[in-house]
Amino acid sequence: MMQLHYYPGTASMTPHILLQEIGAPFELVLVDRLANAHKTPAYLKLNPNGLIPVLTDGELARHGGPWLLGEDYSALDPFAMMLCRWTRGFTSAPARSRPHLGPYLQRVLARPAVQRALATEQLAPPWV
Ligand SMILES: N[C@@H](CCC(=O)N[C@@H](CS)C(=O)NCC(=O)O)C(=O)O
Repeated sequence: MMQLHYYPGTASMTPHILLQEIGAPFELVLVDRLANAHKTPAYLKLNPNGLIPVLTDGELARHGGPWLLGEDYSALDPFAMMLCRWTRGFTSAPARSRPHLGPYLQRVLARPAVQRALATEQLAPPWV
């Protein structure tokens, strides 16, 4: 099951709301920001940037359909691809290495519009 590591009112609100929207099963894990829990070695293993949130994968794309919202490709898919792309330099567990995220990202990358945008911006592989 997905786990959203969150702290109330922070940047974790967006994925929290989206998870509520899609009705996917997930667990909330409170990151005690006031106690700097997002700077502990355990948390930094999840997110080397030491920022909240972290969404741990496991069941993504199992709530039905190839895209984040199900059967229909939406603006969330390139947005998710962009965010995942920013993890491509992580030495541990970049998004592409996740069991469900990896194939999902390949589906997004395979879209002609995505390929045209990447080519126009002259971005070299690895794209995610
Ligand atoms: N673009 C990032 C922004 C994350 C971010 O800036 N999180 C803030 C909380 S809103 C944070 O963890 N700041 C570090 C701190 O509070 O020490 C995302 O959306 O994941």
